[in-house]
Amino acid sequence: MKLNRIVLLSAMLVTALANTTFAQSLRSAYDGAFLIGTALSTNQILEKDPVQAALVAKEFNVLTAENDMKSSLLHPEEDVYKWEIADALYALAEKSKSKVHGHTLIWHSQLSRFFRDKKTKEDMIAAMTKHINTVAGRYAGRTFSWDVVNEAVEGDGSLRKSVFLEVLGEDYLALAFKLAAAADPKAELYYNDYSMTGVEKRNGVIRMVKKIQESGAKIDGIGMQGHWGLESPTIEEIETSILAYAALGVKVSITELDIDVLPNPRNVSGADISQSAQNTAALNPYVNGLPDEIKAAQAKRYKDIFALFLKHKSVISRVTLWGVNDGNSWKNNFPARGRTNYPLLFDRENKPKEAYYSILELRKKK
Ligand code: 9MR
Repeated sequence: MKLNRIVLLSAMLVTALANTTFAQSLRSAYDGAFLIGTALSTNQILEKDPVQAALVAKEFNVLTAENDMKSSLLHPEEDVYKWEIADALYALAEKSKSKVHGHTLIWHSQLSRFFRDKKTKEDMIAAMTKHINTVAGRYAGRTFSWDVVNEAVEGDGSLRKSVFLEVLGEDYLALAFKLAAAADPKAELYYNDYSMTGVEKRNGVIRMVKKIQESGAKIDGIGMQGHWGLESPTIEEIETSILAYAALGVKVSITELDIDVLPNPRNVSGADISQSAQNTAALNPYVNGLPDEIKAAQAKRYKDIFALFLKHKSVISRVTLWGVNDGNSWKNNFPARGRTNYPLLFDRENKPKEAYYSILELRKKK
């Protein structure tokens, strides 16, 4: 009898201890520093998997639709809007006291076909106005921030030759920000792009943002996507860019963070999805699990990066991971399809990885 009681009491103690360990979460640990976000697939927005749904609510306080708010999905035809999944995202965020970061209003990729038929300035302005008014207007007051323009600058710093640039010239950039500010005056408005540590690209982005500011349009922040590797870019390169963007008087967010651990074919960097490579055994070495030394290297990399973000927390408003667990990541299919990658903080069973604990550790009260 007595022994049973002892067994029961120790079992209760173990449970209580486990709960205390896991009561800690990224969102609570980083409270007071910056928001911690994730990107959600359609199934995750619809809470198809209860384990993942609980994990998202516990760990993250800002949610982004990985695909469902891109124009081709949300506004596929001139007069057709598909609100179901976006509405569900806002409801989910409100349920878990999280914010929504909208991704994205004006982007050349995953773009509704009708934009491509606009050949005159009037028609393109009308299409942009209707799209931004309707989408940003629908969620006005409920959107914490928007990627107003996504990926408008090339690696050499020139403006990307999108249909928007072709028809309207560079004025389309300021126009997009003015329309977004009018549709939702409360939302923070961002420019978002990948490979943001490259020197030529950075100079191009800075030139572009200055012009947007000079036009009188409101631009609140710059998003550095953060599709990075174990070694590249260096901490110094990331820091130089954070400081250079912040010097424009805007906030900086790390918007799509993941740390690729696989060999990099042809040194593909960033997220230009036109760059693809063949999947070969040499490029896909960890199908049966990640070796301990790579787990440790990734944990150290995440720790170094987050230590840098904390150093600059006065200018960093949000850090969003591009996916919940390793199994969900787009990195399993880029730049080569069908590989087994491990870029995120939770493993394929939704268990926190070493990398997760390494960044939690940074916020432990000493
Ligand atoms: O993660 C997204 C993936 O599921 C889509 O197939 C892909 C299509 O372009 O877009 C991915 O997300 C991109 C984001 O919207 C913008 N920056 C680059 C991201 C990775 O390609």
